[in-house]
Amino acid sequence: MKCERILVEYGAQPYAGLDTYFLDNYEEIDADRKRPVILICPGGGYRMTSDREAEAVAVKYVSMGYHACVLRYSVKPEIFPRALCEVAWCVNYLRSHADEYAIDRNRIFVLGFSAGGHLAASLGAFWQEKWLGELLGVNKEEIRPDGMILCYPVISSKQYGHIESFENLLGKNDTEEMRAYLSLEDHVTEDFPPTFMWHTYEDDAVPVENSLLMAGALRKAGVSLELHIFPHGPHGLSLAKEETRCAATGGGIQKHCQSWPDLTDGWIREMKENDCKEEKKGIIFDLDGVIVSTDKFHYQAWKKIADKMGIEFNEKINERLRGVSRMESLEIILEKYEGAPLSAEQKQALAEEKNGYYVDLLKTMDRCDVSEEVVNTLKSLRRKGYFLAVGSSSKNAKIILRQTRIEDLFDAVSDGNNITRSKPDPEVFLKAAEYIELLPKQCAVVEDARAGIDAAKAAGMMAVGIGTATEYDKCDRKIKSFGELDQIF
Ligand code: B16
Ligand code: MG
Repeated sequence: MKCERILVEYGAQPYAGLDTYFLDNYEEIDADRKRPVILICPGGGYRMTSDREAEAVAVKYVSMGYHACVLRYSVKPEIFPRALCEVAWCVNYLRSHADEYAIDRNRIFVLGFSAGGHLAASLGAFWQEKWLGELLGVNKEEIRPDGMILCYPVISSKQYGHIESFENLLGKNDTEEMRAYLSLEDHVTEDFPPTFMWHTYEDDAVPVENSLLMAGALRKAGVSLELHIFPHGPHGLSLAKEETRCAATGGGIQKHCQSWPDLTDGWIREMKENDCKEEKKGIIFDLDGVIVSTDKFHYQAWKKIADKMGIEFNEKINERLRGVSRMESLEIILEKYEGAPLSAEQKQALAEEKNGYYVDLLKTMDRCDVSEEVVNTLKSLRRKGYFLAVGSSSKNAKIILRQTRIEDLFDAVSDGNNITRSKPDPEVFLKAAEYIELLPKQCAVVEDARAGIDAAKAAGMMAVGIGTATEYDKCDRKIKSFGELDQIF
C-alpha cells in the first residue's frame, strides 16, 4: 500500500496535506486493476479536521477494496474558498495521476463528515463554475467528482444551519450574501453528482433538516440520491464503533448506524452497473481499420522504406503499427535495423518519405472505399440522435474523409494534428468528446487496435472492439461487423 503525505500545492503558502492509502496491484491477482478512490474530508466545524473521521474511515474503505485518502484541508483562520480549492485540487491530482496509482479516473468519490460534508457538497455544487476552474487553472471536467458521500452534512446556513461552521468558513467575509451563497440547498443543479447521504434523526448539533433540505433540492434537480435516516444516535458518529469512539465523551458507538460504509459500497457498485446501461450520447470512431481500410496502404508505404533500408518487415510487425503514431511506427520498424544508429533528422526524413508514398496511395481512394454497411450504420446512428466523431491517430484523417466523401457524416474530427500524445494515451478521445461537448462517460469508442481500446478505457469511455481488437479482453463489447452497432446503440 502506498501511504504518503502529498502537499496540496494550492495557494502561495501551501498548508493542506493529502494522506494516501492506495492499494498495490499484484500479478497474481490482477496487475491492471483500477480502483475507485474515496477522498475523505473529516469534519470539525471548519475549525479543525477530526482524527475520528480520518484514518479509520480510510482503512475501512481500503478493507473493502477501495483506494482512500484523507484531506487535511485548511480551516479557520483560512476562509472560503481556500478549502474548496484544496479539495478541487485533490480531485484533479487524483484524476491526473490515475495511471500512476491505478485509480479509475471516472470513479472519484468525495466523502465528507459534518462541515467536511459541507466542503464536499460545495464541490458538488460549484465544480462547474468558471471561477473555480480559473482559480485552479484547470478544465472543469478535471475537478468534477463522480459521486458524493455526505455523512450528517452541514448544508444550510438558514434556520437549521450550524452557525459556527459558517462563522469559521467565512471569517471577515461573513456577510448575508455569502451565507446565502453557501447555503447549498439553494445551489443544486442537474450537474450535482449522484449522492449518498445519511444522518441521524436525533442529531441536535447539525439537525437532520440539513439532509432533508438537500434531498429536496436533489430531487428537484433530478439528481440520483440514496438517503438513510437512522432513528438514533448523536452528531459525529464517524464509523459509529469502538474504533472511532470519542475520548472526551466516551460516546460515538451506535450499532445500527455501523452499516453505512457497506451501504455506500453497494451504492457504488450499483452505480457502475447502471453506468454501463446508461444511454450513451456520443460515439467516437477510430478511422483506419474501423471506417476505412487504409492499413494496407500503411503497410505498402512502410514496406518500401523497410526494403530500401534492408529491414525485415512483415504483416505481423505491421499489426503492431495499428493505431500508433507515424514516428512510433518507424521506431517499431527500426527495431530490426542492424545498421549504424540513425539521427533524428534521418528518422524524420524516413517518416516523411513514407508519408509521401502513403498520401499518394490515399489519392486512389473514393466513396467505394467505405462500405455501404458503414455508411448506412452511421446514418442510422445519427438519426437516433447520437453525436458522431472521428478519433484517429492519423495526421491524414481529414484527407481520407475528404477523399471518401464521408466528412459530412461526422460532427467532429479529433486526429493526429490536435494531440501531443498518441494512443494508448486518452488525449485523442478526450478531445473528441470535448468537440462534441459531451462528458467522457457519455461517449463510446469503436476501435480496432489494442492501443485504442486502452486509450478508450483510460478516457473513461465504453470501448467497443472490432477486427483485431476483439481478441482483447479489455473491450466492453465486441462486434464482428460494423452494422452490429445499430443493435448496441
Ligand atoms: P499518419 P487510426 C493510425 O490510424 C494507423 O492505424 C496507424 O497505423 C498510423 O501509424 C497512424 O494512424 C498515424 O498515421 O502517418 O497518417 O499520421 O487507426 O488511429 O485511425
Ligand atoms: Mg485503427
